[in-house]
Parts: sequence; C-alpha cells; structure tokens
Amino acid sequence: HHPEETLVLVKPDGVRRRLTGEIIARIERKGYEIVDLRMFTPSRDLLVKHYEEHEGKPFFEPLVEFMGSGPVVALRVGGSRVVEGFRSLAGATEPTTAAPGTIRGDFGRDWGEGVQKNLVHGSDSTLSAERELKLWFG
Ligand code: DAT
Ligand code: MG
Repeated sequence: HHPEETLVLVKPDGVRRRLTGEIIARIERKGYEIVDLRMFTPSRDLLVKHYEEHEGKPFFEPLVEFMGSGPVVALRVGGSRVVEGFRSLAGATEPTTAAPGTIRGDFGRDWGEGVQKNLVHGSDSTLSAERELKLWFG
C-alpha cells in the first residue's frame, strides 16, 4: 500500500468550471495514484466537521455555504510524501497571488468574493489527512 495518502477536493467552483479533468490530470502526471473517488454535494454536517479548525472565524459560514453549493469531487490520493506534494501542486491559498504553474495560480483569481473560490482542497498534514479521509470516505 501507499506510504502516504491525502484528501483532495475539487471544490464546487472547480467542478462548475469544468476543471475536474485538468486537476486529476495534474495529480496523475505528478505520479500520484487516484485510490478512490466520489462526487456528491456535501452536507452541512460533513463540512462543519471538515472545517472545524476554522469554526468561529469570519469566513467560516460563507465557506461552508459555498462548499455545499454544488457537487464536489473527493479524491483519495496516494504517493510518496503526497500530502506536502499536493499542497505544492495546489499553490498558495489566495489564488490571485498563487504561483504560476500551480492549480490555483494557473486557474484562480479573486472573483470579488475573497479567497474562498480557490478550486481545490488538500490536507495540510498527515494527521489532517487521516482525519479528513475518514470523514469523506468512511
Ligand atoms: P488552505 O485551503 O490553503 O488549506 P485554509 O485551511 O487556511 O487554506 O482555509 C480553508 C479555506 O477557507 C481556504 O481554502 C479558503 C477559505 N479561506 C481561508 N482564509 C480565508 C480568508 N481570510 N477569507 C476568506 N476565505 C478564506
Ligand atoms: Mg487548510
């Protein structure tokens, strides 16, 4: 089995903008394996648990609402040091200033609604990955 796995989400903006294939292609081109994949509109309950570290912050409610606004594609992705590696493929949180060559840098910008529409989520540590994979894949 893989030494490491991470949770990737193609967020509702990524799905709506038909970028799911492009994002999966970049993950595979890097040599990571798509181990499992689901597409559905996440419940508020799941999203509140997923983003529990941000509860109470001013962007929490808009974030949960946006993430539940349509289908997302959840991916279990495996590979050596994939947690850090996918964060690097995704780029910085703010799409406007994310580096070119990254998913957020190449396809994202500020659409007048702050940084929430940044196309993808990737777990930020192996501990988060374990917790988040349990939430999204059981
Ligand atoms: P990341 O997705 O890069 O791990 P994060 O965990 O700090 O970033 O935040 C989770 C999501 O919340 C992020 O993808 C977009 C949104 N977000 C973060 N900071 C924000 C802010 N200051 N204003 C609005 N939305 C924000
Ligand atoms: Mg995060």
